[in-house]
Formats: sequence, structure tokens, C-alpha cells
Amino acid sequence: MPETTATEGVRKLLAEHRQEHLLTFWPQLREDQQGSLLAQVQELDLPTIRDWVEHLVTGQPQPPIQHDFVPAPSYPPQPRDASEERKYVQAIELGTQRISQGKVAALTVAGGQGTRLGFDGPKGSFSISPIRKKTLFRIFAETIAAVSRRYGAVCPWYVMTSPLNHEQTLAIFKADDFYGLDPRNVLIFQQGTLPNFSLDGRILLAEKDQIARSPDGHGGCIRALARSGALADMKKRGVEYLTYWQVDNPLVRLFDPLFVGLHVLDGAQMSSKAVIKNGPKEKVGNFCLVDGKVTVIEYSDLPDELAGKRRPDGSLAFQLGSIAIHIINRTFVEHLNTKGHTLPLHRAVKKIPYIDPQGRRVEPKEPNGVKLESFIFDAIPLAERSIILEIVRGEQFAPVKNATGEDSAEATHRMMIERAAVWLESAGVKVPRKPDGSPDCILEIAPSFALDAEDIPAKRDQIPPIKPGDEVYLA
Ligand code: UD2
Repeated sequence: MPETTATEGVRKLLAEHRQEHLLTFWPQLREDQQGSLLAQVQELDLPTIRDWVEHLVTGQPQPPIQHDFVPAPSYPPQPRDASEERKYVQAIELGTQRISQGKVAALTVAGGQGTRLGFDGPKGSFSISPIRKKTLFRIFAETIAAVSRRYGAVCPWYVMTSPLNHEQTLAIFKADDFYGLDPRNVLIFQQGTLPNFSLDGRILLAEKDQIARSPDGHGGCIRALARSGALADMKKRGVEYLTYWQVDNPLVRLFDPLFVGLHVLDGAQMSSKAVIKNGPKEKVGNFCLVDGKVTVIEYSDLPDELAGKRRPDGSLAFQLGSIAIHIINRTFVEHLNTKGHTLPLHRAVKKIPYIDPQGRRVEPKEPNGVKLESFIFDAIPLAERSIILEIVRGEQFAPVKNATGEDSAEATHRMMIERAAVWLESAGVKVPRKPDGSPDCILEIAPSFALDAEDIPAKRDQIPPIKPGDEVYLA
């Protein structure tokens, strides 16, 4: 394509924003490549990008630490007194009612790359269950099916992917026949992307005709729900609440009546589950109150002296860790999609492959650029009300993040077996244990068998005696 007035205009505009290098290879490109690159450039909101470059890429942004914040209050896993007990009973009733009315839907964020796990493919297709080796997606799907049966309701499932894994995720769901769910109730939608930058603020090229982009963070689900039509679909179905979780946590308790009920009773728009942190610097966000609003401060942004601060009883002052499990009102997502509400962007310095000015592809060994992401928990302080429910870690949180060590598949395995053992023992089943206390057997409970410990007693006669070394799968 010869240089036309249109391309000249674009070149000039790019130059005004110090991004003229994006057309460096223009003369070498085929006409279709030029067309594609031009379309990508025209989509860039250059004034906003200039602002990001100044404040987030080349500038040294300060962590968003407010001078005045205190630990956030929470509901305990079990009621502490009679009045709390009454509230919990009422909440469970209310939550059960909302779920049974089909007012609650599931939302999984699964657009991340899973680089730390070293697994090539959508993380949801990572197999994790101890005996049947079910994938994360299958465990969630079976849970949703069991919830749907228990409450006699349709439980729609919205799954957010990114351009990195969308097609693969769709193919996996189709190949696995949507794990037995009705495909009309499973909506797989894509999040947006943002351009990647060099450390000096230039947009990187992934190819001579392609701008380097990456997913816009799990906070991107707010916009993506609207753009994809998922939000409209929820409204049409009468869905009012989303039970939100990350794809890496197979222990998550979805459609939890207590959590839904407390959220509704307290008139909240976005609520969270929390665990007691296992140490001052555990890699989870910290629930704080800033100007009276629940706010999550990432572990990397909480000053060491505050992270390590203890109460007289020895517990951490900032002990509530965010595990990325939320209830979000549909109307709140709609509200956040109205003008003037954008989630802040966070910078991450990463190794980003790029095309250098000589046209060579570079695979950097050291971090060379900046990716920008928004985080879902930054929406919490925008809610008028927000509650936190503390949960027992071993019951609901065992994320698979790393290839080895902490948060590895092996650790998650152990926690899945331990939870199954605790559920069985609570119903009086004898589970053999080793001298160190860990189960001396491999256990797997399918969601169809039990969604929680309370489901076990009714199935007591289906559970065989368990001997040391046994593998027992209950479905
Ligand atoms: C997240 C939280 C941390 C804690 C922890 C619990 C942040 C910054 N930190 O840490 O506070 O709650 O989880 O396990 O979130 N994802 C997308 N699109 C994206 C990026 C991520 O869908 O553009 C999904 C990803 O597929 C995964 C989830 O978000 O399901 C979490 O992403 P992560 O692994 O980057 O978060 P992590 O472990 O740093």
C-alpha cells in the first residue's frame, strides 16, 4: 500500500505520541499486513497511552498505600454467639433461596498464562484430582452440576478466557462434551488485551505487523462481561449474583448459601472470602479498611513493619488474606461499566519477546518491558458495602500455582485428600492415618457424592471400610 494521506495522518499522530516506530517495517509489509497493522494502530487510544507511559511505564509509580488504614473486620467461619448464630441461620436460608431461584451464576477467571506452573495449555485443563486425575474444569463442572441438582436450579457458568487460550479452552470444553453440562448454560467469553511497552515507554512489536499485547488482568472481566454480552445474558436469565473464583483453586466452595446470604442480608455489592494468612508475607492480598471502605492491599505493597505487626495474643494485625473468591452483584458490574468507573492499572515488569529496530526477533533473558493489568479486588472499595467471610483454609483454598513446593500440584493433592479424610471422619468413618497424622490412603470424593461434609452421613452405607494404602473414589 503506498503512503496515502490516511497513513501519513497516522504516522504524524504516532510521532506526536512517540510511537512512530510502530510503522518502521511498513515498506516491507504485504498489503494485507499493512491493513492489519493500520487497524491495530487506529484502535490505540494514544492520549490515554501517553498517560500510562508517563505514570506507569517510565515513571516510578508509588504503591497505592494510604496513610490511614486498619485491618478489616470479618465474619468468622462459625458464629461466635447466639445472635451471630441466628444471623447465620437466616443467611443460609436466604442464600439457599436465592440459589434455588436461579439468581446465582458462576464466574471463573481463566485468562492467565499459568507460566509458573510450567503447564502448556489452559490451566483449567490441568489434571489435579488424586485418583481420577480430573482436570480443574471438570471438577468445577461436576460441582456446578451437583449444585444444580441439590437446589433444583439452573446455574449458568461464565468462563473468562483470553486470546492466549480462548480457542484451546473452547476446543477442550467441546471435546469433553461440556463435562455433561448443558452447553446453553456455559458461556465462554474473552477478556481484552493491553499493549506491552519497553521500559522507555515505546509500544513493543510482537511481529513486524503486530503490536505486542497481553491480557488486561482479571479486573478485565468487568468490561469483558459487558462487551461479550454475558452481562445481558445474566439479566435475561434473572441472574443477580456472581460467585467468582480463580481457575487454580479446586477446593473452592461454589454457590455457598452462607456467603450468598450474608452478602444479601448486609446489602453488599461485592464481598469476599478470606483466610487467616500463614505468615506475614504470604502471597495473598491483605484486607484493610481505608476511609471505612474494604480495600485489598497486595502483599508486595504492605510495608514489612505492618505485615509483621502482631496483636497481644500473637496473631497478625493484618491477618485476613484475600483468596480471590467473591460474590459480585450483576447490577454492580453494570454500574462499573458506566462512564467514569475504571479500575486502576498495575504495572508488571516482565520478559517480553519483541522485534528490534533491525527487524530481528529478540527473546529477552532479563525483564525488558512492562505489562499493565487491572485487578478485580480494586472494585471492592467502589462498592457501597462489602463483607468478608473468613473460611477454613483446608476446606476451601488450595491453589495450584507452582511446579514444585508451595502451592504446587503435590501440595494441592495432599489438601484434597486431607479434606476428604476430614469429611469422612466427621461422619464417623475410620480413616487410616500415618504416624505424622497424614491420611495413609488416597481419597477422592466426587462433587456428585458430596459438596460438603454435611452430605456424607446420608451416604454412610456407600463408603467401604478403608485400609492403609487403599485408594477410595466415592461418586
Ligand atoms: C492472586 C491474587 C492474590 C491472591 C491469590 C490467591 C492478584 C494480583 N493477586 O495471586 O492476592 O488472592 O491470587 O490464589 O490477583 N487471570 C485472568 N486474566 C488475566 C490474569 C489472570 O483471567 O489477565 C486469572 C488467572 O487465570 C487466574 C487468576 O486470574 O485464575 C489469578 O491470576 P494469578 O495467578 O496471576 O494471581 P496470583 O497467584 O499472583
